[in-house]
Amino acid sequence: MNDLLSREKLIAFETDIADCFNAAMIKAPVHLYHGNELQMIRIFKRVQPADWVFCSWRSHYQCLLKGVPGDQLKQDILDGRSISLCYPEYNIFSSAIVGGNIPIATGMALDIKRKGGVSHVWCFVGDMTSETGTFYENHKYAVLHDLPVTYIIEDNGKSVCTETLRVWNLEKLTYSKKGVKKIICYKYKTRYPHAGAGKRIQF
Ligand SMILES: Cc1ncc(C[n+]2csc(CCOP(=O)(O)OP(=O)(O)O)c2C)c(N)n1
Ligand SMILES: [Mg+2]
Repeated sequence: MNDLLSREKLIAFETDIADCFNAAMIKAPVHLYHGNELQMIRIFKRVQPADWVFCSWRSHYQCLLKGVPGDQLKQDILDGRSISLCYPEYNIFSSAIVGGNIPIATGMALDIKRKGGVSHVWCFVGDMTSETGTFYENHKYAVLHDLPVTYIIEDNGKSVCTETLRVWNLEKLTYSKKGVKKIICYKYKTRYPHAGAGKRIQF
């Protein structure tokens, strides 16, 4: 991980992006985090430079922690690429398609295992994404083949404005139970809406 990054620095980067968005400087959606910085830093203490990271539409914290320079990241977000940030040179890729990153992450882990590699795959998904069929199949395959992958479920309780547990009539997320292999699940309460930074922007 990028050792120079603290909770305060992550929040400062994100607040700057929120301000840019609210000042109509970004002509594309942004999806912000807030509230999960310590969990993210804890996870990235385990992520090695040669590891692979697969994310969703919300991936600026992962990019910073994987080593992507803040200036480059900010410019790409200003250029409208926030939902699909990909940096092959840092082994980090994002997909704006719900579940789109999961089979790619699992396939990468399969490739590493077949070639006898030592790197690990980290796949970030939202709480609703973790309840999809593709997540079930990929997790099952990864556990039964003991692939070098960890799926991180980032539980903000919502899919856009819809409550995930209510949709499925669940008391707890399916993969939040203790002892499920190859899963890290953490909760956070964001201060931002699903997309944007709170101000309606029109061009
Ligand atoms: C295949 C597909 N369907 C719908 C969408 C629209 N969409 C974007 S984010 C999102 C919510 C997903 O919720 P969750 O997995 O909990 O992620 P969060 O945004 O809360 O981190 C939806 C439905 C999409 N991007 N891709
Ligand atoms: Mg969610």
